[in-house]
Amino acid sequence: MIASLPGVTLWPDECADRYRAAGYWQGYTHGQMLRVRATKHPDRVAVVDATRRVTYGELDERADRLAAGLRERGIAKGDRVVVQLPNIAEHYEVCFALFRLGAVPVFALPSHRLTEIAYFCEFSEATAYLTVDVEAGFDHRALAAEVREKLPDLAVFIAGEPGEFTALPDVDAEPVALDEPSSSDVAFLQLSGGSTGVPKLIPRTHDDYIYSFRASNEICGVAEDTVYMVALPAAHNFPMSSPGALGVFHAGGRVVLARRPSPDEVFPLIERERVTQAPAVPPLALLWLDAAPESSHDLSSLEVLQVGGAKFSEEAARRVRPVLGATLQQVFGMAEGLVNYTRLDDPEEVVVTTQGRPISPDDEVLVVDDEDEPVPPGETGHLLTRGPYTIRGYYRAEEHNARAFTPEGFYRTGDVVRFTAEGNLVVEGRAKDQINRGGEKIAAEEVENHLLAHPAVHDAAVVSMPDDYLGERTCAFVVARGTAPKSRELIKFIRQRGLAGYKVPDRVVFVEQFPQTGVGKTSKRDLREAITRELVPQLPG
Ligand code: OOB
Repeated sequence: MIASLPGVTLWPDECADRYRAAGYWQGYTHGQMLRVRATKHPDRVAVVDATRRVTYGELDERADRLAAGLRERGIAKGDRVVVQLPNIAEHYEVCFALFRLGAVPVFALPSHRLTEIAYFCEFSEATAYLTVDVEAGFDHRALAAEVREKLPDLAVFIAGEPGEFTALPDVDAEPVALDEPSSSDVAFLQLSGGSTGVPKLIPRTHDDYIYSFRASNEICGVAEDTVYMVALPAAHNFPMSSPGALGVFHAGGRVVLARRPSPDEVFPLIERERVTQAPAVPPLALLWLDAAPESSHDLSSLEVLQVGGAKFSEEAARRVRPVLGATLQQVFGMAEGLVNYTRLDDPEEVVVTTQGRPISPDDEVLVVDDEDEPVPPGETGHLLTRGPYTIRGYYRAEEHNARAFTPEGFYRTGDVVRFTAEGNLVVEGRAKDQINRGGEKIAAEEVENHLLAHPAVHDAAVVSMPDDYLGERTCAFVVARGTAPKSRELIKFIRQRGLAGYKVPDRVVFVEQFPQTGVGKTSKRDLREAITRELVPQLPG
């Protein structure tokens, strides 16, 4: 299929035709989806945040006016716009404005800093950066000023006090007829968790993405009366589409935004808004599970807790129903596409011990050995997948794509899984060089490159170490050049390079040399074992 955006590989025509014929791709865009909802129920509340309640009619109108305003300021169809907003209603207004304009948002997370934001702007050749004034004590205008030093033509829009930049509310014009995008166009670029030196961007089309959340709605029971709480970063794929805020808008339900995910903010919101569903990463689910018994808030409206992004332990999974009175739904998904869910009517054993099964009858899922040969049924292997909402290539990454996809177009997920006899997936591990820190993904190589930039670092190897709360944390093994610097100094150095906080190593260990594999590569397995042995208290005798 010919992509509207250069640097993007989409599905071959015969697949695209098949997905349309099967009714997966229905030929409407996100902008059109909102219009339908707003026409039907203009006065129904679509989004609630800390300060506003926005109806479907208002969201629809604001998207039109913002799109017209952005166009007046030179943002055109096909332009990339880096969007970094916290959980405020403006996030969705901006999304729909850009979708209607046919401009392509690049979704950054609020925790990203100069290194990441400058990279997204440069790599995507963005015309604009849209962010907030201050979030979690960090001034994004200062960051924007630094980015603009490198990229003087970048337009900057700020939700809140704009400082030297343009205030988002001032971007407002009478709606105009727009040359709206086609449903087969790339709607946005999502971030990959990544396992290489630089983050990869994931192109998702209107057709494929809308299919993923429309089908998720059925599996998750999302309907007009759903009240969905987003306490995870709104731009992440999980709260965006699994079933996500977009799924909820599609159904005409209500999205409630929590600015912070802590129980003291989330529990009163559940009570006040009668929240029925919420997505959480495992550490967040644990936090809520621990706080709920002590809480005086009425959480009885909560029907479904979706947990995904990292492996949820069976012990914790078993606590969800007794403690929260809600049905647990495990979600094993990826921004590249494939999403698996346990079903709401699955037996409890399936729900607590597996990560469910794919959304679509046309999700092709293979479990293979190191030579790409299928393993016998029930055995563990690498998960490969292709289907109606799984990408065929990263944005502008030809070389990497040749490794990340098979010649037949299967995406190599890097996950190590097995199928149960009933056809559910169990995630057993990971082959990709990534740390999954409570759902936040860290590419080891990216952090290693930052460490190597320090003059006293000869070599660096970043690995995961087990952690009761986050599942994994990062440990950086370092071979020093000459006298080893203090760990503290290295950590400070990394921070000063302007890197998202979650990527900063939790621990630095200096070693004389790295253990090697048979072929002389650094053995990360040995390093992981070494740090795990050190963390697990040895039993006497
Ligand atoms: C979600 O998306 P990403 O792109 O941040 O991360 C994807 C990776 C998967 O390849 C897998 O390694 C891991 O995160 N993962 C899980 C998991 N869910 C995701 N590992 C074990 N158990 C799970 N339940 O994380 C994401 C996207 C959409 C929905 C939910 C999660």
